[in-house]
Amino acid sequence: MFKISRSNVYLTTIIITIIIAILLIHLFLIGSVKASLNLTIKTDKQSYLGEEIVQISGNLTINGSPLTDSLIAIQVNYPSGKLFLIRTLQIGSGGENHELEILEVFSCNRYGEPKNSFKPGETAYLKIVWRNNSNSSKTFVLTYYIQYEDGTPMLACPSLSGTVDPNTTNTNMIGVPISSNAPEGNVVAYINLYSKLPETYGKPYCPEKNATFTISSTSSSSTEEISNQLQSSTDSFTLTFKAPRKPVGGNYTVYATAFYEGGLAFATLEFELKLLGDLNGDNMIDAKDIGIVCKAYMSRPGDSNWNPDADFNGDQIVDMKDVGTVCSRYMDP
Ligand SMILES: [Ca+2]
Ligand SMILES: [Ca+2]
Repeated sequence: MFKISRSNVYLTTIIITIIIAILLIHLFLIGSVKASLNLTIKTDKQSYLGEEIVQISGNLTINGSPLTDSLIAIQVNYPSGKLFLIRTLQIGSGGENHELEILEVFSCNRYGEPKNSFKPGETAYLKIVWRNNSNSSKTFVLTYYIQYEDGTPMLACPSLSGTVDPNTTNTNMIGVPISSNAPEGNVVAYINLYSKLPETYGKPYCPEKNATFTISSTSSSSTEEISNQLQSSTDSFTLTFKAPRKPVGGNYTVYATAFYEGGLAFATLEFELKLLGDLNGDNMIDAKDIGIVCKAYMSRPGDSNWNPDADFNGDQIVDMKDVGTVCSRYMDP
């Protein structure tokens, strides 16, 4: 008859403990593999002047392989932390079964009737029809971002946030103030839904939708299709926009998020926009800046009054051309 000895029990306990430990390590490893969603972003330059094209590009991988079907939220903040730009980029079809979805967006008057031309100083309205497709309530933030047809950001705003009931279709009208000195032309309004803003690790719910309208002091409108300035291939994405002619100078922060099968990836970086001609860094071009150029007038490298920042065209001399650069921007409203 087989007798279980004390030492056998001891051995069995050790073996079982080792097996459980191996299983736990294995589960832990599977868990980490699942979570290895990696999002990288970069800009093509660290610093840009007004009217330069800013390019933000990146890629999204899972376990080192490119994700071919996904959404990436890109938020850019002013140096002050205020929202400057917000878009959702799409790789492939952007995935399926979106919990929240934007069904329709169009520009309209305050009564919700379609309208596609607005005068500077007026308020344009956007009518947005969207849906919670899921069986549970969801927190959301609805954002708009308006861009001029040359690619320059006009206005961005997290216009609406809260919790939305399950399986409901919602219609909202949001007012977009158009400043009285807004340049005339076509603009595109990009509408997006996130769980929270990307800066607080919010995820994009669905592909973005856009509406085009015209800013014109006459009542004419010409809403041609504007190129999207968004590119994505199967393994990378690129977002470009044009720095404003006279940007708010300083460091802008980019926040990017992507969500895939329960995992959230986050990336952030900074780039600088410089106001050409602003030598004392007060975000204005005025007599003080002209004074700084004049102090360095006719200086070359090595001279006691040499100021490389005042040599805007980089020809190693501060002369009338550099004075002209500041003066032309001083006059320009
Ligand atoms: Ca200045
Ligand atoms: Ca010069």
